[in-house]
Amino acid sequence: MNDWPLAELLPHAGDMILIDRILSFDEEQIHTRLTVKSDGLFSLPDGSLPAWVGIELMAQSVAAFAGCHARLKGKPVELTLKSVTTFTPHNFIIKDPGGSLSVEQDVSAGKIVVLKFTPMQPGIFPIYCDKRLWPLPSHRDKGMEGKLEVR
Ligand SMILES: [Cu+2]
Repeated sequence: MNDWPLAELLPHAGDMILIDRILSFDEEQIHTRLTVKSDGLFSLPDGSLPAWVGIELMAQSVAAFAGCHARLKGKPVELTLKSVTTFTPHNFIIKDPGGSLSVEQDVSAGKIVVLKFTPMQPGIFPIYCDKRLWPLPSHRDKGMEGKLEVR
């Protein structure tokens, strides 16, 4: 469950927001909740909800699913990089071949650097250090590599 206001996730406002809450969501599904009330906008005199409103509930859930994923994109990331070497310089590189993310930060020996960036696309991006002491292999070639997963 999250506390994101539905009005920020849906292209609806006020009473036209029919779902009450997002219980959960992930890459493939969303689980929403509605408590049927007798005084609801589309409630029948007996307090029930007509079946056709179910289509709108599904549509609003789909819109909320898109809204949740849109909200996750563009969230800033802050990393603190700490070099524990006394001589060897390193760097921190993230490059998306598609161009959505490009980060390159030098981290001098013994220094701490706070790095901020905002991934805009989901994906798995390689993280590495490309420093080298010629003619030795690069740090990446020696295993200084990882992955950043943006969901
Ligand atoms: Cu390095």
